[in-house]
Amino acid sequence: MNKIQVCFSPQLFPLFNDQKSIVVVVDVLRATSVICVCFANGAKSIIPVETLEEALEWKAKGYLAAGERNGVQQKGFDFGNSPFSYVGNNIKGKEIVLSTTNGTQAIHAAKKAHKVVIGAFLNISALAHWLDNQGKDVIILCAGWKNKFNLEDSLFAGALANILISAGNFKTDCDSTLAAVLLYENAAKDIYGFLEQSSHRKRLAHLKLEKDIRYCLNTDKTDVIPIFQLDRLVAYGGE
Ligand code: 3SL
Repeated sequence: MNKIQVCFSPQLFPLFNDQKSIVVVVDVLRATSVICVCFANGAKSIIPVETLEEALEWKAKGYLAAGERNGVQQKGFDFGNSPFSYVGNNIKGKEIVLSTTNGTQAIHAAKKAHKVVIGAFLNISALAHWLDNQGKDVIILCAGWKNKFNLEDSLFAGALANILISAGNFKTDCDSTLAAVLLYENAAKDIYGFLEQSSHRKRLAHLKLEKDIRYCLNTDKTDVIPIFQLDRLVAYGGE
C-alpha cells in the first residue's frame, strides 16, 4: 500500500519531501492547466523558470516565451498564461519557456524530488492511472497563491487523492489529504460554483478571464503527463 499526502503550500514542501515520493505539482488556475494544453497541442518541451528576466534571456536565444504575473501577460512575452493562447497557434515541436506567479515557482520548489509530474483537472484520469501503476508514494503539491492556501488547487488535490484511495492501492495518514478529500466531496457537483467566493476566481473574473476558469475546470481533455527532466518538462513517453 502506498502513501498519499497533500501539501497546501510550496513553503511547507520541505516538511513533506522525502526524496522518494512522486510529487504532483498543481496550479489549476492556470499554470499547470496551460502546461497540459501546450503538450496536448504538440509542444516539445516547457522550461519553467522562476524569474521573468531569466525567461527573457531564453527568448533572446530564440525560444518562445510566456510570462505572467498577477494574472497579466508581461511586456516582451509571446504569451501570457491563458490556455486559449495555445490553441490555434502553431506550437507543434516548439520549446516554450514559462514563468508564472506561482505555478513555475512550485515546480522549482519540488524539482529535486524523486520525480515531478504536472497535474490538472485536464489530465486527472490519465495521471491517476499512471500514478496507480508506479508503486511509489505520492505528494500532491498545491502551488497556492504566493505561498498561501488556495481553494482550487486543494480541490484538485482532493479529487486526485479520492481516485487513488478509492482504487485501493493508496492510503493516507495525513490530515491535509483528509481535508482536501472532504472539500472535494462538498464541491464535486459544481466546482465552478463552489469557487465563486475564492480569491483567484475573483481575481481572474476581474481580468475578464471567466472563460479560462471554466476551461481549466474541465476534466480529461488530454492523456498527457508532463514530467520534469533536468531543467524542463516533457510529455511522458512510456516509462
Ligand atoms: O500563479 C500562477 O502561476 C498562475 O497560474 C496565475 S494566473 O492564473 O495566470 O493568474
